[in-house]
Amino acid sequence: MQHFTKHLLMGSAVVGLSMAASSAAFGDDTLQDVMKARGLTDKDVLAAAKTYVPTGGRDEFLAFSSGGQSGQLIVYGIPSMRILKYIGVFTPEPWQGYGFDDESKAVLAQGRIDGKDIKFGDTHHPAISETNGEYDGQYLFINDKNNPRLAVVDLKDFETKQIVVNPIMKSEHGGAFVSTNTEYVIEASQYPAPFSKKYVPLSKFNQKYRGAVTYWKFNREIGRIEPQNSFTVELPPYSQDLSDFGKGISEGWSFTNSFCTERYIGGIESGRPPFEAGCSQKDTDFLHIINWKKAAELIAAGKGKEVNGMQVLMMKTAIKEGVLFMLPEAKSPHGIDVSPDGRYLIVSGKLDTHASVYDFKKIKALIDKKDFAGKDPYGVPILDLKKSLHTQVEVGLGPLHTQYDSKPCTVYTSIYVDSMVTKWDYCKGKVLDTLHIHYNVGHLMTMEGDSVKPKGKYLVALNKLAIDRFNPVGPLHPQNHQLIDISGDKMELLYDMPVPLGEPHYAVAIAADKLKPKIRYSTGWNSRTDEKSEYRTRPGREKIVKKDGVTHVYGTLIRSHITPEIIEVEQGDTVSVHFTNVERAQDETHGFAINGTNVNLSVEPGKTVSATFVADKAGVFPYYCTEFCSALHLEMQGYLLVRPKGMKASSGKTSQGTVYTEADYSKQVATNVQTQEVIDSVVGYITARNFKDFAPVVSLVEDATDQLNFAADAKKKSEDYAVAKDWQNATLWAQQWFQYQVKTADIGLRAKTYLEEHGAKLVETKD
Ligand code: RUQ
Ligand code: CUA
Repeated sequence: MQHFTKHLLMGSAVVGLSMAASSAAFGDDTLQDVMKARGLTDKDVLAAAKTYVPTGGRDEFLAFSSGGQSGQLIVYGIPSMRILKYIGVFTPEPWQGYGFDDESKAVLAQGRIDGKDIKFGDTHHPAISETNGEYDGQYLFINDKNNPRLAVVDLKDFETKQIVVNPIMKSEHGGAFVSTNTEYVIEASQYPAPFSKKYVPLSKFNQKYRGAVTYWKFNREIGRIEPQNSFTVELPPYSQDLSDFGKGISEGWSFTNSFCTERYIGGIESGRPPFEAGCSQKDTDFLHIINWKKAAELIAAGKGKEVNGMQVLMMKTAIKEGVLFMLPEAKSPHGIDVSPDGRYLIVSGKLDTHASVYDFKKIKALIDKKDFAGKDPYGVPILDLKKSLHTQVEVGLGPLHTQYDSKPCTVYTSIYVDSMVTKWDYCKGKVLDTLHIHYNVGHLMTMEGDSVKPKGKYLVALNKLAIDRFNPVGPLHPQNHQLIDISGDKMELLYDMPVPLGEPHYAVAIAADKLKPKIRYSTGWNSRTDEKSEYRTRPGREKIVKKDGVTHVYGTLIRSHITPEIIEVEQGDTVSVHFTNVERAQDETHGFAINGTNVNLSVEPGKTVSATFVADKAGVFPYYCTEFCSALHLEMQGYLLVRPKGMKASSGKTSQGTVYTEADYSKQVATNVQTQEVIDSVVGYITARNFKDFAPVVSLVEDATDQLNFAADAKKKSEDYAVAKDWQNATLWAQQWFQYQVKTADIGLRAKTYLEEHGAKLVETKD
């Protein structure tokens, strides 16, 4: 072991030295030399300093970006823009075993549409759960535009827990946005369609096609959406777009944009003008204003109608009960963003140069007085545009989305056609600054910008085109997220970040210290249902049992072995493997993959996951751990043997390898005794200090204790074999005992280093 420890210590010293040597020339450079050599300006260096996070450092905010057509989420830090994670949501993500283990397959199966597996998701708008209008860091929701679905991600482990399918929509866009205490998550349809699954000709568009907005009820206690307590409000066949919930003075209301209120139905192939012309004939479209609190009460009072299992408040009732109103808005509007205090609604028309600021106080007064300017073709009352406006500001050509700053009255609007961001004051109605963006900016994101307390500091522009910003990688370019410093009066561009995973429509950012993800699961955990797995297994209890025609393998994973190491079944058997990672250390994930079977598991510490498959081919299928988890990771292996049908299991002896003698045994024991001395000294170092004050060290110590217990177990076995003079098995078990010691020492040294680096103090001993 001395030799092992020395090796370990030398290893790091050698690495350090060689790095220093190879970079000596560069290391002698001054900042000026580097700036000159790389052609950097003072401004570049300042931007670099503002975004650089030194090794081991942390970002101040975490952004959750839609992964666009990948159906996933991208998590990155701000200001460093370092990607930290992809989260599989609507599509499989092999590294995380998402869509490969039975538990996560069950989540993806919730997203089937009419029994069909949907293999992508057009993810658009993530939303973080809120408490009293502030981001609370507990849950995240994201929608799928193409297949109207909504997913729930738990931020305790950054895993997708649930997918719900909207039973009456055929597409959607205006989701996910949450109410101030996350009672509901909103989802608005995009392209009108019949609620039924039946064929309805386009000639019946006005009568039979409909828009809708669904309020999905979220149960925070269980962290799941409750479809049975959710409801929908029926809307005219306009193309509803983005939505937002009211707050403060507009609490209880929600707002949904629309375009193509012309109800144009296309037909370019038969000589009719295309959608783009037909859908932009009128100068205004409609903002839908919905009293969702009242709608929820009406549903509770039985005023809804069940359509495909969903409670729907039909338009007629909504109009009669004063739930639904329309407000004209500039041509082809896109974003609707409610101010942090809930008083102002900012809407921009894509085909206009103005952003309109509506005053909810005025809107509410008009509604209360029933002061309407008219009715739409379905009888929905229309409010007067002028009487509802606070101000209109010329912000640039093609304004899309608006985000709020921590500074009062300050907002940023993305200007798509002009490729810029306009900073303006929505109280006074004047432009403050503009900044050019590369290129065609879509959404914007300020820190906690959708909450009642935006944090300011940074703005990210989510650009639709990257054109010439990065090294070319073929005709499909990455997207570009540009980080902008908004702390001063002038916006300053800091960083370009290529995003190579679908078009990320929107992103949300939260103060990193609000997130409290766990570092491991409690042992035997089914992370998708959030409960102890019925298949959890403890070390020493591994077994293979056949039940109801299925061969169940109850196994464990720990550095560096998979138990069992041999699984033998008969061709045609259904096999269900269940593995529990019994590690307690941080970041000791094991993988489990079997050749040719599509079995690919990611088993994080504490997790239990399963994979069920039919062993349809006879043969030999090696399996192994796919994560480089320890020095003997490559030995973390085993065999699945599938006997041809009807063949008897062979009982022949396997090859023995080296033949050991008593001398071999004694030599191994001598090494182990020395190793134990080293371990004892490390343990002495740790326990003499206030290690309990350091949570990471406490978990390392727990883990080391586990390993030592395994070592004791192996030691006992080797000694028993030695008594029986079975030197073969005695030596092999002495070697296994040593393996556990090595792991203990490895963990112990990690703990010791941590204590040294964090200034642990000696504690007084009582005696
Ligand atoms: S969208 S670029 Cu949110 Cu789908 Cu506006
Ligand atoms: Cu476990 Cu490699």
